[in-house]
Amino acid sequence: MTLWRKGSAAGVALAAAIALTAAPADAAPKKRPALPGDVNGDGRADVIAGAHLLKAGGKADAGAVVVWFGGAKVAAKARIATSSKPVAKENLGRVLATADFDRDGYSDVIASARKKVVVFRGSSTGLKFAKSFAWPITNAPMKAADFDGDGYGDAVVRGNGEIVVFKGGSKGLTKSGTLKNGAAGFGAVLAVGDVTGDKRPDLVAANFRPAYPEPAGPQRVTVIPGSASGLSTARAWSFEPARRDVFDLAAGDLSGDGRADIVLATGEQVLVHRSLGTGVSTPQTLSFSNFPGNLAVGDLLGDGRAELAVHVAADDHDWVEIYKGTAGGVTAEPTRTLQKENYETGFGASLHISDVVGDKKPDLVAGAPGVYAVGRVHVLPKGNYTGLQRRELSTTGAHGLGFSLP
Ligand SMILES: [Ca+2]
Ligand SMILES: [Ca+2]
Ligand SMILES: [Ca+2]
Ligand SMILES: [Ca+2]
Repeated sequence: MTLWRKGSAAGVALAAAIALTAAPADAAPKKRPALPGDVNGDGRADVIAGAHLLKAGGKADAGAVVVWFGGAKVAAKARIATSSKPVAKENLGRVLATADFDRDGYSDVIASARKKVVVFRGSSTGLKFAKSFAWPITNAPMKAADFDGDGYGDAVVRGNGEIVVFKGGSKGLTKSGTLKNGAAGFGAVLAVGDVTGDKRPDLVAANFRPAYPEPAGPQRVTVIPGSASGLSTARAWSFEPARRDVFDLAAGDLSGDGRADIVLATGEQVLVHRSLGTGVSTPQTLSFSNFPGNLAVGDLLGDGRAELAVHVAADDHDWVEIYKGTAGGVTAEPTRTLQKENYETGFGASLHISDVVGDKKPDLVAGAPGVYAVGRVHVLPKGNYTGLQRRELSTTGAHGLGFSLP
């Protein structure tokens, strides 16, 4: 038994020999999964935008998903992916999520449509239609991340009174389970971040999203931790926020302690709850005289603490406020306000933070759908106007570009 004594050279050699024989003979090296949003697999996130009002295959408002490849100069060419058989008024692309579902080195996209969910595969030339699933709801909220840590991106999509979990694999996404908490609107607003701090992404889900004429409803925010066996409500925990009119959620590590903090956008306030691992702090409250519409979180300043970007909408003017992450949450006042846009552009109606430029520093991507159907997407390097790039579709007419980003 001395063979196994700690520090025994013979023991170490035997253990090494066992490890060698235990390795599966046919273990082919797996491809490294693509960075989320890197459709063409070149190491830079691409600009992925929904265009749910685009005419496709002669069908009005069929919708599409548009990709501009990222780089120091974002590609001029818009690569447009439609359903295999476009359907009029299907509005494909109103909601999007991206991850490398089949782990082939190209990030894939899942997109909502009317009573349908459509999956596209990434490739060196753009997105290709892969498959679609009939769906009980339209414009289904969805998110993607590798929740079980097997290297294949997974996805969650709100269904009818439940959240449906799709597991990634060599053949792409397959339905693997459902999450319920008794609320009909469970999953009405979704976010992803490592709230628990174990280096795995967790799912954050609200019970209700306000829609005219209901200003508020039964609210609860639930954190469903990612784990090697996937997402399960068995390990979930939740809290009741101070406000019931939660329009958007975001999760990211604002405080720099390794746990993603949870941010809620409501009618007049943004609530910042620091993650405590299995619960959250009392919220820091940011008040607005206009409507804080939607959120994004990412480390734009590169100091290890994520920043919070808040889209604010007034009657005919929109802007984006950036709040710097601090040990206690975020700064009380915005550290930067992006408001050079003209009136009625809808600037910030969708927000996304990823490294599009390719310098390993996250950039802010902002949709500007406009009110005259001149939709654009703006890429603001590290959240600055310096180096701003704008992309739009060359087609005329209402195309809905700028309302949705992953
Ligand atoms: Ca790319
Ligand atoms: Ca892929
Ligand atoms: Ca996975
Ligand atoms: Ca934190």
